[in-house]
Amino acid sequence: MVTNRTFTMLKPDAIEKGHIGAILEKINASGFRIVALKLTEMTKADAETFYAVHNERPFFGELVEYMTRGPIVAAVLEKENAVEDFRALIGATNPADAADGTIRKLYAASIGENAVHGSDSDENVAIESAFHFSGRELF
Ligand code: DAT
Ligand code: MG
Repeated sequence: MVTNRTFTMLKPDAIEKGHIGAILEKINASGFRIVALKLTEMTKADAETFYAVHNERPFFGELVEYMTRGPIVAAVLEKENAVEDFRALIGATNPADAADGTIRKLYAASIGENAVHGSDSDENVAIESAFHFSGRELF
């Protein structure tokens, strides 16, 4: 089902570096409405479940370590064509390949610590949003 929503996390490196405000400002300025927002954290089990699709990859252990080393900001965003437009706004997985002006180009250190998550399909928006938010937390 297409909902015109996407799910994002500002990852631990972005929070550590004090980039929450700048990234949310850029998200708003790019036409996304914030419909859910929280500072939270992922347990190891949460991160293993959230990234289960990658559990055979060599970087899986590092990914789980990274995503659980500190708080994250979870948010649901609304805009026409939200999934695709947000993936464009964050840029390529590897910041070295990300276009100028994208969030990863501006704020990410490396492919492993790339500042921000964006859902890759409407199906995953539903799964990932429900992972972090109850119905009454969506506005
Ligand atoms: P994206 O976050 O752009 O959707 P992905 O779903 O392929 O990318 O991977 C999920 C996360 O896993 C990614 O944000 C960072 C990490 N990752 C992916 N490929 C990696 C690699 N080659 N080395 C280290 N970490 C990697
Ligand atoms: Mg992905």
